[in-house]
Amino acid sequence: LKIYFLDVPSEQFSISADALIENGADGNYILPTDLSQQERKQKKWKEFNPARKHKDLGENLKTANLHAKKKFAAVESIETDDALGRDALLGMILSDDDAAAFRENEKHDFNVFLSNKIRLDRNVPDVRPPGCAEKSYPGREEKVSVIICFHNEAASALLRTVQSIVTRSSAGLIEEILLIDDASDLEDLGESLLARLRAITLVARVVRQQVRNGLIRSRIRGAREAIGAVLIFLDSHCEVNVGWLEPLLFEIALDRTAVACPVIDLIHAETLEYSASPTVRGGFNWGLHFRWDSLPSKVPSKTEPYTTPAMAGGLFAVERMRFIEIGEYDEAMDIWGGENIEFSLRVWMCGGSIKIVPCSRVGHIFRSQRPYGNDGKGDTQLTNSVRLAHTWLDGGHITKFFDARPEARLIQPGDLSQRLSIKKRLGCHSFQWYLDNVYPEATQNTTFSRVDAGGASRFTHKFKLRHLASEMCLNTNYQSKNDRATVTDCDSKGKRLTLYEPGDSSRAVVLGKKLCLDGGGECADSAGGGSVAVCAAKCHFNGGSQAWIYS
Ligand code: UD2
Ligand code: MN
Repeated sequence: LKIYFLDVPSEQFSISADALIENGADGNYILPTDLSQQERKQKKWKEFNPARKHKDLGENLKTANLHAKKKFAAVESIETDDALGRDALLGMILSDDDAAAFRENEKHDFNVFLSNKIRLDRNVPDVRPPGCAEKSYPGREEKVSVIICFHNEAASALLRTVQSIVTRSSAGLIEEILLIDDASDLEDLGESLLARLRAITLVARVVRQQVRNGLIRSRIRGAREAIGAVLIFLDSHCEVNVGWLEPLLFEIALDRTAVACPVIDLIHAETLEYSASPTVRGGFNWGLHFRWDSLPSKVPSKTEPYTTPAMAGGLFAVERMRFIEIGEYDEAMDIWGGENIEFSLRVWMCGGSIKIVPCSRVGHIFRSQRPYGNDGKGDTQLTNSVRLAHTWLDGGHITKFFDARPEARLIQPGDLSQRLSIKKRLGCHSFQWYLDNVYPEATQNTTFSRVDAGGASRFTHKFKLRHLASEMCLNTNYQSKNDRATVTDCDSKGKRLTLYEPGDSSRAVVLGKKLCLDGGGECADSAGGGSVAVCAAKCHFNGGSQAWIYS
């Protein structure tokens, strides 16, 4: 056993986290505990000057987390075969509470420690564009079934999702809230969840699935259980905002073939701060990865719904009978991924439309990676995409997908007869029609080919990327996503790049700060003159426009 002296102050974690709960405790997070229920209700969160405290809170937590992470990493790096010895060391360095809290955060990939401390019914800032509050949405009597699938979600995040719906939906519009448990095995999602749910509302119920079905079949299950006229799907870590419901229902009342999506606002994974998302629309690249595209021109009105070629997947409203009519989802799709593009193409190609409704806002915790495993099913985003490509990328367009992801050629899609019969029954348009009428920008996508891994299973390698013609090197100092990539003097200081090669998946070039080099990102079209700009984008390690060849 080696003994290491770790130069990390162990108090930092507990001090800052606890202190801020006591001191920071204000409207947007936790109201002071000495206020009566009535007083709490009367206090508006703005009176607590949340802007400043908000920031302090975030900063403190970032530091706290960082320290905990460092400590944990240091312990992890200690070489010993003796697991008990290592745990003992861990116990000495982190207090029991810290260690438990930290493990909890690691398990969920967001700050569960903070989530557990924050009131379920906290306020969120009303980030709707001006004008939304004055709008009226007459004549919708349809009742809604909200469907939330979850697999090992942090209980506080799940309950906060439910609480936000109860707090911020107009009375009488919610028929039921269906929580579809996708074979979770965390203790606080068991019996105790039911009691906590009942304390919030009587319209919620949990449907247990003993076998892991993945989010796609779980949603089908939810839709079949539902009785409301309209279905609204949400992820299990959301918070709906003021007035979120009516604008969605209104779009569907105008046109029952429309699928209405709220704007997906950002809930910071570390600070749980709620902030508005920019006005964007959804699309995809030829690897069939969803991406956000900028709006082609200035939108005429900040409050009017606008069409989107694709949706992110998680949050949308659809008339229940329409959802059934157009074939629910592809039941053969597993775990996660691909269903969002499949649904988007099917809705558009088969006579409907998808709209983003700026007056309807729902926050979502964006995590840097998915915290759960996939039961050894491999890259389900890829296998699901193969099914959708064979079904919907007709007229030879499937070759674009194969060019982007050569490994997809080798994957058998399985039985597609049912999906193809839906396409026939509904008399759907061709993919060419979709490209011409809905997503002309898709053809401007670029993807990068990749070489096979050739034996090496996983390695990281520090290097510089030199551009042959200019003799300059790729700059690695990017601050945020969508920064356009540039070249700089090869001698200049700066981090080296990392090549990341996870198993047989493709290689990503990591720029640091969780940013990867992306040839299909938001800045792709900004180069002009037929060439493609490369930008920094959030790493997804799924190949596609983030796959590169190292030679
Ligand atoms: C996005 C979508 C997500 C889904 C996915 C593609 C948003 C905000 N989110 O990814 O809804 O369309 O793209 O498939 O647009 N879950 C299960 N069983 C599983 C795996 C997940 O029930 O086997 C649940 C999970 O607990 C969560 C939901 O499905 O509530 C979506 O999963 P996610 O949050 O990991 O997906 P996300 O947001 O990365
Ligand atoms: Mn999610």
